[in-house]
Amino acid sequence: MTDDALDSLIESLESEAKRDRAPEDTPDVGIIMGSDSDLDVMMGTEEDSGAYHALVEELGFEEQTDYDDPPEARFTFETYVVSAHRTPELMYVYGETAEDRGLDVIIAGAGGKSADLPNMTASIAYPVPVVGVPVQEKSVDSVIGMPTGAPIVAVDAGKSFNAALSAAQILARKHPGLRERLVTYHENLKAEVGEVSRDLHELGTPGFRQR
Ligand code: RP5
Repeated sequence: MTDDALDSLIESLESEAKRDRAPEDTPDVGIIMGSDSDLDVMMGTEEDSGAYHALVEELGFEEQTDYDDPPEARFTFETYVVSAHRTPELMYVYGETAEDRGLDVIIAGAGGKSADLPNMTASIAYPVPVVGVPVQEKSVDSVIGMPTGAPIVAVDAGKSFNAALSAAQILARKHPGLRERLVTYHENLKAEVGEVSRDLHELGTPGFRQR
């Protein structure tokens, strides 16, 4: 990231914080990750579902890429790379402007043994809740190890899909339509297990394996 790009990102966040936009026009969920190498874990791939699949495919969110041109969907998210150690200024401004920019919840993921982006963002953005995603197993202690009085919500290593569901659960307390989407998602999971169980029983083990 050049200094120009970094400065313009910081300026854009600061100027958005001063705007008076309607809640429908601002992102509801902010997703930040320590590096673009975290993208597959954070947003998912064709093989492994991540936050993108949960938000877009299961819950009907759209990704907002232009603050002046919000997507049609009522619920939106934004995505950024924010490095705690290489761009601490950006991390600080991101957390500090989160509430004024209309974010209701942040999902923050980082890998490595010093995965400080989620926990530092939780402290800076407080009281906006932060759902932390340890991108690797070795990042778990760093993400969840917060002192008393400095809260973070966190999911297991790599579970950005669950982080997105948790973020939507927070939003859904105020939005019945989103609550319905979450309930429908869960009902579908239940039905799938029921169908698999029935098929296993009725086909028997060899038949089930061949189906
Ligand atoms: C990568 O460095 C990790 O996946 C982590 O998210 C990223 C950012 O670390 P810092 O730049 O904050 O040290 O190894």
